[in-house]
Amino acid sequence: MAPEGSRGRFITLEGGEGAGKTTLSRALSARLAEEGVPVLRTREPGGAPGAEAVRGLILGQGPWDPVAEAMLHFAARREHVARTIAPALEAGIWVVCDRFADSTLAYQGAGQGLSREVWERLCDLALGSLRPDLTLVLDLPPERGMGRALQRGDANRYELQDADFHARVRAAFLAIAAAEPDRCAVLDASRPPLEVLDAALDLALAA
Ligand code: T5A
Repeated sequence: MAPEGSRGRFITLEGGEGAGKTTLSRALSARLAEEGVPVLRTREPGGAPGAEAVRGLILGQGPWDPVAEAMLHFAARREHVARTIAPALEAGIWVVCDRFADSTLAYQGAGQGLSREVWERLCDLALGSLRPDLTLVLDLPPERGMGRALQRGDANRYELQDADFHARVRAAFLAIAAAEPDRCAVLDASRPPLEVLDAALDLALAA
């Protein structure tokens, strides 16, 4: 359990389409709550009323210019942080967030050609010093993830990108994890959901 009066832990889940982030965020939040941890589950793009409205713009329209698209993601993210994430963390509530800024680096950066320099500037502007305490990267061959995602039958415009795009996104997430091993852990998302959950819970509860 989180010590009384301490800041909450900020945990982000990242990975490609259909890797199991939503499934894990639900199960991990429930298991943390069973452990007595106060927890808020949220997602991006979205997680606050204004950010959900921007989600509609991002997913419902486009294609956007890559910098404009990144700015939309960061506008939604800024609103999400200001209205939802930061107040929760300050109140000692842990936050489990389905995608965060690494998704912009992977999708708009590796996928669409946004430079890392612009991404870093947007991070500084929108997030200040806020960064996740722990990022779990769910890794899965894109064709398997797409197979899972497309079973739902409601593909968004990112899911409709070609195989090379999804390969670049996967490689970008693995590179992010390799560059920041203190923050990130890679989970093999091809394992059964309960095994992925157990590994995630161990990491979340580790000091
Ligand atoms: N995006 C987002 C950007 O381009 N830039 C950004 O900065 C941000 C924040 C969001 C889109 O926006 C893009 C990326 C995304 O394309 P979304 O609809 O929220 O769109 O899409 P995703 O976040 O990709 O969510 P998905 O639902 O597609 O994938 P999940 O959440 O990873 O997968 P999940 O949990 O829904 O599982 C999919 C299916 O697989 C099964 C589930 O039961 C489900 O049927 N499953 C498993 N099956 C076998 N083994 C497991 N371990 C399984 N885990 C789940």
